[in-house]
Amino acid sequence: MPCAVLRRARRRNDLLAKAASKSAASSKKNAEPAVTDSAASDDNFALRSLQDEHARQKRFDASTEEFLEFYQKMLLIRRFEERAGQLYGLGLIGGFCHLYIGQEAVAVGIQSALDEGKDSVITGYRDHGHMLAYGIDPKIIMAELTGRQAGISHGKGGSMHMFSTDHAFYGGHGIVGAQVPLGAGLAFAHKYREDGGVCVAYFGDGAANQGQVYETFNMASLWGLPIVFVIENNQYAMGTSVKRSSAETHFYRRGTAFRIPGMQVDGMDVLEVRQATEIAVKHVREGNGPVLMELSTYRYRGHSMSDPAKYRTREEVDGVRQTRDPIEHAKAELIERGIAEDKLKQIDADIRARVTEAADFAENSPEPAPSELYTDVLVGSY
Ligand SMILES: Cc1ncc(C[n+]2csc(CCOP(=O)(O)OP(=O)(O)O)c2C)c(N)n1
Ligand SMILES: [Mg+2]
Repeated sequence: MPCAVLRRARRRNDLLAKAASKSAASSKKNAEPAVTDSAASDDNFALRSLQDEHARQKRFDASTEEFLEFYQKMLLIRRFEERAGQLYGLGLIGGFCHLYIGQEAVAVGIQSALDEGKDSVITGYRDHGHMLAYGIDPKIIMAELTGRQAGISHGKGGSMHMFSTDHAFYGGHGIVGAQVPLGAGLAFAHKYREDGGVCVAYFGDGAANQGQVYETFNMASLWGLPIVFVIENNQYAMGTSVKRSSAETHFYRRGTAFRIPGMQVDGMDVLEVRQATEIAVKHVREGNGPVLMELSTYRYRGHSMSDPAKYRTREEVDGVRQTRDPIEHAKAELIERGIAEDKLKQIDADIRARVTEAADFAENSPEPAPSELYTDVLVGSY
């Protein structure tokens, strides 16, 4: 059956290629600068249409209750990640561990605009925050980080390799950029099954310079796949700043050559993220093909726990914390809306208690038995 779909797609590609070469030949014959100019401005109009729509209403009009929910989710991620950092320092977490501190508004804002159970998600190795945003139990995430049997991958995946097919969360990938073509596969499945779902594929500014990303853009656009590509631009790929590595640092423009509309979004403002995602997801769900969103954000910690972060100054990090912190901003706005500071303190205390419970659960859980060494390594039957 998938072959039939591929055959149809190939036939469509052939027709498109014929049409493209015909129109290229005729536009060469009639080459007139005015025609080229107007075609270019027309393209720009279409590619910018979602950004323009977003500019008309930047922020989601959240009720105070909804806003409080976003705040609590972001705070849960922050406190969970702080504790994960401590457990790493104590030697309870081994291997790689990439914290999401600073980027919380991205996962929370996007998740809030998705249809749970219908839409799928895939990301890289900086994945704990995403899993918490999707409502996955902090206890089993912490158990995975500490290599325990109760972990979501039975303690054998660790920080970078967590999945929850129940939540349509497809990882957790350690190979930079690998999740992008896999995301297109998930989107293809949505389209093939006609289940109305959309895939959100997250990747970083560093991953955005990989060739496989552009091959995926081409196919996703050509086949009109229901996918939102999300570039989490946290300004660095390990120790390399975007300015040192990227010829085009406006990542939302990277889909232009593939006719994928781009959106530039403040990834430190959860309400802006939510609003932009609604626009993007609606466009994709209506069958218009992919959208590319660039979320401007920042990570406060090093790339991973082993990074002393000598490539940037303390002032730079403190400056972002003081002026753009997504949680502090939300807190100030909630207070403005009349939420008592005592209530916010209580929320923080409750979240800290939840995280402590998760850490205690993990520490007191057994490691996998040696007999588990070879289970879940290969799929047994196809
Ligand atoms: C194919 C591949 N190349 C290199 C690496 C090593 N590596 C791990 S993370 C990383 C930087 C990626 O940066 P970015 O995409 O911006 O994501 P961020 O870590 O900022 O979330 C690199 C080069 C890898 N894991 N996989
Ligand atoms: Mg990055």
